[in-house]
Amino acid sequence: MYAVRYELIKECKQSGARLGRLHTPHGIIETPIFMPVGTQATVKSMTPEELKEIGSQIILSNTYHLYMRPGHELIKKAGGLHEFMQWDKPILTDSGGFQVFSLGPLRKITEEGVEFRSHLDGSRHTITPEKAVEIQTALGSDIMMAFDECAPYPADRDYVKKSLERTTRWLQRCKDAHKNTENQALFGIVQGGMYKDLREQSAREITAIDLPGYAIGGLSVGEPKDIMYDILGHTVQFLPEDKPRYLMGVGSPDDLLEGVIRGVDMFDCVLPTRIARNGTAMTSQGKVVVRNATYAEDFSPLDPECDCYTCRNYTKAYIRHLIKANEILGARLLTIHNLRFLLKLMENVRIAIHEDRLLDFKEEFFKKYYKK
Ligand code: PRF
Ligand code: ZN
Repeated sequence: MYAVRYELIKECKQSGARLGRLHTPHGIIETPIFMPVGTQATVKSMTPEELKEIGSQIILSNTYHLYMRPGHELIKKAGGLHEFMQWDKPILTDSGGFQVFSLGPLRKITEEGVEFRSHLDGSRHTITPEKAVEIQTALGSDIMMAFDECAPYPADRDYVKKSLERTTRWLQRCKDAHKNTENQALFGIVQGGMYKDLREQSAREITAIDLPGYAIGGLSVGEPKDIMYDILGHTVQFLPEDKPRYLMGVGSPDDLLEGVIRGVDMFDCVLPTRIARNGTAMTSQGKVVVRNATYAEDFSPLDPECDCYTCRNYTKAYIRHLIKANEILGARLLTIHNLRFLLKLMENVRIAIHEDRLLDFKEEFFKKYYKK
């Protein structure tokens, strides 16, 4: 009856991390998984073939951006987002809430929804829970996200409580508006800021609404890492074991490992693709700012342990030259590498869970990543 079904394969005896499979209308995803971000119906600079070659199983796209341009009606006419962008594997779409909130003074939140002005032409729009479902239905994503409010950090308790309670009401409205349940799954989003009791309240309210998956929102919004891990660990215990858990907007190597150890199955983040474009590589030996003069005559690959197209063929010196000369190939080569690095990290995480040694894996990984 659900479009998406989670299958828990095993839990790591050493860490408690989960190994699973997510069955979707466009194929099966091995979890834990990192999802590359394709905000505007493209993972910047990457073709679908290249995404597959590095092992991407699912990508994320954004309701807000596609609604503004080219419009969900146009994408529907094209046959849906999969057909439009020629990606035949699973797609998850974020609801637009988070993106609209980051417009700052251009928006106003009411019980009905969020009124805002377009970042493109200043035109006025409103996204409501019903509208977010309508847009995501037209896009045809395998997983659509509920329309939520991500409270800023810091925010006072009263505000966070009101906001999470509104997020619960918005989730019920999303569920009532969502009709295409055979082909598209709706995930609820837990909020509650950095207040443990409010996280519990939100998790209980959100999971009382029966859905095929749940996300943890409102983290990685500027709070210190120890607070994020503490709130995350506290929140996960209130989520059902038989449904996937998605930690939204999180994707540095340490956050992925700490998240998986706390029982998270899905992640997304613009970090690998964004830093790639400004000349930084994530490698097994830590971050490499290939832009730096240190690499001017370094004729070795970005990461000696990486199997990606970039590392098999090009040197740091060449990539540095491309980035400095503002050549688009530089951004492309670094994007391929950074995404492969995180996808490979998650492959290794899944193997380590299978072998009940994820804590050992984490220790070895960080020994190299933070050496010096
Ligand atoms: N809600 C939604 N999308 C998000 C977030 C959220 O809280 C975050 C927070 N890290 C990233 N993306 N809908
Ligand atoms: Zn590489």
